[in-house]
Amino acid sequence: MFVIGNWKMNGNRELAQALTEALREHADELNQVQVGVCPPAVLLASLNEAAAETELMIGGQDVNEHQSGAHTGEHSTELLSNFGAEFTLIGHSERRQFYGDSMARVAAKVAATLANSQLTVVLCVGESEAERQAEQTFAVITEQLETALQGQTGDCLERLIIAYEPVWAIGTGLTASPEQAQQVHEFIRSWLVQKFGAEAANVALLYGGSVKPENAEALFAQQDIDGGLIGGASLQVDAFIAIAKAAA
Ligand code: G2H
Repeated sequence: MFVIGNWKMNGNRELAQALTEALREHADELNQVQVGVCPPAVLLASLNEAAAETELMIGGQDVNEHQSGAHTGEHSTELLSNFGAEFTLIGHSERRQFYGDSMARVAAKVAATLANSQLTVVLCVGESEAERQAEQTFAVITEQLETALQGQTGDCLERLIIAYEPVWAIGTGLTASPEQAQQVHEFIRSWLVQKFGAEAANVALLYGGSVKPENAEALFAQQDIDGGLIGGASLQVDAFIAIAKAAA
């Protein structure tokens, strides 16, 4: 099971220290869980340093599709790797909605990350409230997966994680019910198997969207939910540790 925190544009060096101290303290209870955190890029080095002697995996929140050059404000796969990242989110709905990450751009980022680095891709997909109400959930997820993974072969599977994050459940306090989440996860797993073959059944599928200590256990108990991507609750050390324990 994976529990990955997405600090978004929050956090600081003190949070990096507090979290890593708590991870050392609870290491024995969390040895079955792969815990990761995506801090803002400027905190990657601090978190990497604080994470010494822990199993914490560090990731980027986004990555640029170019390897280097005149791209002010952006970060390449090499920069992320250089500061200790082992994975990166790609296609988070906030990037898609507010920062111009079209389906084509998400696909370019996925392709560049898989081709030019050793980073694992955590590809985020999810439908909006209007799309769910229009019963377009599966069509939207299919289009997002198809576009983002266009041209990929089974070689990508070892470095691929999918995060299902229904946009209507992100930061809203609304969570998909365990059954609603399971239904989409099952759909994603069978889509992957159909595209890449039986081996794709092992790709980890994370749920994200207002995961909290109170709902984590029921979500993680679902057959096709292999962990969570945690936003707001990852900023409180106790809550994040409680969610990680729910995955143990
Ligand atoms: C979804 C999630 C983490 P939150 O964006 O990526 O955030 O848990 O705050 O809904």
